[in-house]
Amino acid sequence: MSEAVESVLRFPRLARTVAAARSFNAASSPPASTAGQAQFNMRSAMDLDPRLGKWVSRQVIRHREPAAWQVADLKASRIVDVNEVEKAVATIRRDGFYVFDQVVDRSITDAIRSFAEQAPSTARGAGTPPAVYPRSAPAVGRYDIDEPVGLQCPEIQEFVTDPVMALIAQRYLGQPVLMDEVAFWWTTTQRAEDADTNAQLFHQDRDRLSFLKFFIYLTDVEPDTGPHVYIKGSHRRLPWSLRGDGRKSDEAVRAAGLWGEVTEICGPAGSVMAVDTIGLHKGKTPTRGDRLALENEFSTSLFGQDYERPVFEPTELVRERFAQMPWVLQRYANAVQGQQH
Ligand SMILES: O=C(O)CCC(=O)C(=O)O
Repeated sequence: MSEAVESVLRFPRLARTVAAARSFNAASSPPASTAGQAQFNMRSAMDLDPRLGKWVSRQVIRHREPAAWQVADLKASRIVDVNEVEKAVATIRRDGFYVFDQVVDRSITDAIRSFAEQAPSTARGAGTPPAVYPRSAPAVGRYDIDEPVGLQCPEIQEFVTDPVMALIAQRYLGQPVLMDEVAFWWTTTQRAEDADTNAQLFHQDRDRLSFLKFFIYLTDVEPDTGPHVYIKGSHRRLPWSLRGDGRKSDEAVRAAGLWGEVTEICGPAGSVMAVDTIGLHKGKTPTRGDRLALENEFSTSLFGQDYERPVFEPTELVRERFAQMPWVLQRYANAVQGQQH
């Protein structure tokens, strides 16, 4: 199909996205999934402008019940300092990301890394069953640990249910949010040619309409050990040449005159960052050593990509947080309330 026809089609796709998201959110409880065509329409409509998903979300997602805004005890967070909330929100608005001043205590990062060293992980693109990450001799560039597996670690449960992150996402997006996704993965020096598969080429995340991610490094990250890379300001403005869905080469970013905005985020284990990944970002392929990262996402709706309701044994802390912010942690309702999956 010609580029001109594709461009015109984005408008009816936008209209269909508004209608589909409205009907998804009108349901008494979130539908189990979003039709594939509706997911495609949303991704395609997002070519129009990086701010489009947030606009659609504000038009169609209305939660009038105050309970949707409730967050658990903010002072109990060992991950994010509540005093950084305002600065974080202002900086994400301006740049698209914020690196927190507070670095998480080593006892927490050591526990999560030790867990990841013995947990089953999936070698991306290899087609092999999950197995313990072969840290001394990795075979592929990325090893993913599934959410239900990660949730066996109490410190991971603590990270992904953090109330200060929920508050920052609410303030930034201007709407109630729920925690909709967890990712946990090693990146290695191997198979740099799989950069596309391993999210190591610039791209936008378009899985939901309006969302914010939080990352924590569990290994020290330097320029050669795989920093997260973000194009400052690209959450708000993108030249037409970079607006299409899919991966973008460094050359395309240079040609668009944006290389000066490319920021590599380095930091010791325990560094936490909030990133609006509707902006262009990627992981840099490590050339020395590996990187372990954990990430969670807060979004205004489960409309979009398929989501999980993982089965796991919640800690006392997660049970308390669920009681205080059931809307934010609604994906964990079955696990906490002990219902059948
Ligand atoms: O590894 C990173 O820093 C980025 C990962 C990413 O963009 C993704 O998984 O979509």
